[in-house]
Amino acid sequence: MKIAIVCYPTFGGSGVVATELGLSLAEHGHEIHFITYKQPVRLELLSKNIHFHEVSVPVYPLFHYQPYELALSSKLVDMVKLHKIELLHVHYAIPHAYAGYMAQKMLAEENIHIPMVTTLHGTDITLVGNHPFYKPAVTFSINNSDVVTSVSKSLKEDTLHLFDIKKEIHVVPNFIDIPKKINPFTECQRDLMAEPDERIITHVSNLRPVKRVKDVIEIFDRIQQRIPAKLIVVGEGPEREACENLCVEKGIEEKVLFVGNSNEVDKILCFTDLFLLPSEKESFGLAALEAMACGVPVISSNTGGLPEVNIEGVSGFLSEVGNVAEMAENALKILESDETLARFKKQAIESAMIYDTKKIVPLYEKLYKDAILRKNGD
Ligand code: GMT
Repeated sequence: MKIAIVCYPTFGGSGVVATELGLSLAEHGHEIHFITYKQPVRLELLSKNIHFHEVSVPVYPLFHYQPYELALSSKLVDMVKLHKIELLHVHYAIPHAYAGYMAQKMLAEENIHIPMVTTLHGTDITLVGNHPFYKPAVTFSINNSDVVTSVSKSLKEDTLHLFDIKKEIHVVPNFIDIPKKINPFTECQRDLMAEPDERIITHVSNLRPVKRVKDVIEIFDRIQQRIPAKLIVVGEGPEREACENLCVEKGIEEKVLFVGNSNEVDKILCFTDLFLLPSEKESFGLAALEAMACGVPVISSNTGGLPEVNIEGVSGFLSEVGNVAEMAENALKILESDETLARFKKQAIESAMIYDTKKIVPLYEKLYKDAILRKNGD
């Protein structure tokens, strides 16, 4: 199949999933066209089946806001015609589903009919999309997609609860290439980060308020009072400065390393003992799944789709949002002995297995084939 993938090219989870999906589909022999404003961060190598088309938005000073959706839908129309693309898969409803719908309408004028699959990722529903200013447009674009998928059961329920949805929503969970994650490095270089007796704890996110990064610091502070430990915070975002200040206030700045955005998350996870994700909302928690696939147990909140990923008492523990005391106690339970830690590490990998790429990507392929058949039969 010839498939166009529209996504955010940045470090966010939806862009990562879209990129990994495209790469996997290309390996299966499909021709993949990424269409977005920048080359996606995880799309390092362009291969035979992978193409990238940049959407440029000319800056016109009269416009207070430059019309990205317009440029995107025009680019979609041009690329579909040029490359004979058979299906659009848009990730994140805003504004991609809306732009995709407009592209479909323009193409239909020329008698080109291609289906659009929309994948809902989380904040496009629970935070941004739900805002009254966007809600009518988001509802409309979901209801007018040919196929709608959500990355967890919980997100499907939230979508049905928050919007007036007439379409079936298929749950296609996020996925991870487990064989690529298990022990890819011969040398973890743990000694660069910590002393041999210190446990290494990691948090990866875009450091937005929804991730509750201050809770990460609070949990770590309680842990380090009981056992030797270091915290690595990966990512950039608005909460970084306040969290760095909090570390200084608590006198733990020497034990916390803010490393910014990184393309080497797997290397960091290789020597990590525990992953913290105390988010306010999390439709799935791809970062937790990535950690688990690398053999890192997870302490998380129990919000959204996290209970579908992090299994209580198996891959880690879950607590109510904000219950940092319980999260710290649970973390210490896992970290208290090498034996317990080794057991949780093994169980984390086993729990991640159900989301292996090989099991999930064929679900998308089946939805694509059916959508194309249906569209041709319309
Ligand atoms: O929350 C983020 O870090 C970014 C955001 C995005 O859209 O890029 O992530 C959402 O989509 C991910 C991939 O499907 C999910 O794993 C995250 O749980 C989800 N984030 C939230 O729901 C807050």
